Amino acid sequence: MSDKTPEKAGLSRRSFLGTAAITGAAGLVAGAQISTAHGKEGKSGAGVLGHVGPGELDEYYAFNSSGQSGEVRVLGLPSMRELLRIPVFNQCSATGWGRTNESRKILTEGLTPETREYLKDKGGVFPNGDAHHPHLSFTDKTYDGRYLFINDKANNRVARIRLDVMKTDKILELPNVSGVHGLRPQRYPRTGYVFANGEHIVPLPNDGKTLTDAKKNFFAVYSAIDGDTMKVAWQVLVDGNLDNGDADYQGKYSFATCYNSEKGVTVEEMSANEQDWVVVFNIKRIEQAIKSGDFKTMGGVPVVDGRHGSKYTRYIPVPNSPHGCNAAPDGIHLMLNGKLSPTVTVIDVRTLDDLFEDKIKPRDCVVAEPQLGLGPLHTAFDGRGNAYTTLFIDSQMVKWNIDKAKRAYKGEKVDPIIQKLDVHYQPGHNHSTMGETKEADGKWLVSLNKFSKDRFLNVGPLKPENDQLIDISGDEMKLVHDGPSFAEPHDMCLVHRSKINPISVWKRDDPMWEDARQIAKKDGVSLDDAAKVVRDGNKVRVYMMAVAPMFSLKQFEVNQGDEVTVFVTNMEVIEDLTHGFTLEGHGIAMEIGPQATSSVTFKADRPGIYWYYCQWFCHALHMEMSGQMIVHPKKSA
Ligand code: CUK
Ligand code: CUA
Repeated sequence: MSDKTPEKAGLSRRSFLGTAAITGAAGLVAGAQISTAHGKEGKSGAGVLGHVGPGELDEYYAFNSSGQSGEVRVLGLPSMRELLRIPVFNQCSATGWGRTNESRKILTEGLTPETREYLKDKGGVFPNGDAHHPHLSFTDKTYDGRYLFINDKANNRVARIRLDVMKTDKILELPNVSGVHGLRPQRYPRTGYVFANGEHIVPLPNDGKTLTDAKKNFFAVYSAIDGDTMKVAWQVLVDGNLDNGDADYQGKYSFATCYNSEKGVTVEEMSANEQDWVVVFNIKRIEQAIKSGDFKTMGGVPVVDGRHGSKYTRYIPVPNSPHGCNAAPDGIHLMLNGKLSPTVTVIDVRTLDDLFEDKIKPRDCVVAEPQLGLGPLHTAFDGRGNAYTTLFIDSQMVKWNIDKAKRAYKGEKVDPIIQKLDVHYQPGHNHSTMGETKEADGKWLVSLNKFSKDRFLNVGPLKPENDQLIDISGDEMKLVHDGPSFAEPHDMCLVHRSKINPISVWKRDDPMWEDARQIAKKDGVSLDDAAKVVRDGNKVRVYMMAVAPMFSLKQFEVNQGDEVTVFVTNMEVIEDLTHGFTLEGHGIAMEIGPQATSSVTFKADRPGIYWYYCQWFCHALHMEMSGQMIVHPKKSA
């Protein structure tokens, strides 16, 4: 790099690798402050490459996590146009996610009994989530278009999104874990398992009876969830903690990096060791353990002991505090990104059978360990033997050749680094088109940068992130687009559009509103043909249809104190004709897609007239699409 600032030059590799962990932490901050020095290079091709004209369709879907926003965002690539937001762990004002009965069922049914009890007087659902890792379901090592899975680090959950309708349909809270972070689906033969890492170490059970001695008493737990049922299949207790993870291409092993082998609770303690490790999980052996009963039941799920000495795991040493864990599309190489070490450690998964048979030592599995730059966090692939690693501290993307790195590791004088490209600034994840499948096509790479600073109009102290689009189809990486995004996309999946086939109009028999269907049936009402108010003691069920520009009920009457449930069915059969139901003064709004039913339950506490209206612009008379709820005041005793 020619434009190295003095500050950056001063940030020596030593200070990062040194045992003075606090220096490393200070370095991370310093790195964040200096990188505005990068100029405007890499702009060649902007406005031409990656341009998708009006009316043209993108070639790829990007499924973008949103960190602490708790949702999933769908973009088109290469245009980087945002197409949809899918509420998951958050609450959504537009669609009523978190408020409708359908969404509340999904948000509550997978909670542990303890959490349900805790939330009882707090609205019943968590208001937030921290979504990091979106990954699609696989069949035979490539995307099958069924589901997208995503973790919630804040409240220990894993969600599943149906890609036919792009709606969340299951959310599971994992017992025994704290901070569900790394998440990856099984690639082969299919998903199958969804693997999820518990990042923070906690006492088991975490009930207040044990509060001290982290080294002895606190644990991290690895989970395998059945992606079809969204139930925990098994868990594994490990040494250290668990950060990011991946699965192999053979269906035999899965992996998780550990940055806290020390089991420390402070930065200094966590970064003390020169080496941490990657844990390798032997799926067949763990399945046998479950069958033969070699587990303990904790929090209602089977937990296998995978600590050092166990036959279910192996621990391969990796330099200081590895972060990202990425299996290459060649099906052979696994990349462990050094973070506090300037290296990426490459493991050949074909050596793992011997490792589990104790024929070789853990470090014998390492086939390359190139020095790439400061702060390697995540690696993506082009399917042509090259890897692309984000360098957080250096604010760069480094392209390197896997084979050359292996030859250099054997002592040959060869430089694996092909190119370094400045990104703006401080990249975390990166992702290439189809790059985590056997169909990696090496066309585009997105660098998900944590800082944007001077790249956009100043919007005050809270700046956007910057997801930069890079053309990797040629010999050289070319930066072609700056993509500002709100807090805080960690990761994305770039999926060829041929893999995803969403419907445009709901099917009336969709399971999403099965409860509503059953309730209506008991009331002798068909949701498809409804304009009816059913009173059942102080419970009132209101059934109506929405057809532009009208609700089938212009008015309904209830008494103060009634528990009211409103069911709205959108009878439109054409695509893109969504209606809404907003009840003013009651905090109620919901989306009703074409041929869908949505319902909401509330207490009619306020006497008076309250208008409901359609909040989705649907017709020239959209403003007139409204009605009134009349609430009769309680008769005084
Ligand atoms: S972690 Cu965010 S940059 Cu949660 Cu995938 Cu590495
Ligand atoms: Cu229906 Cu606006």
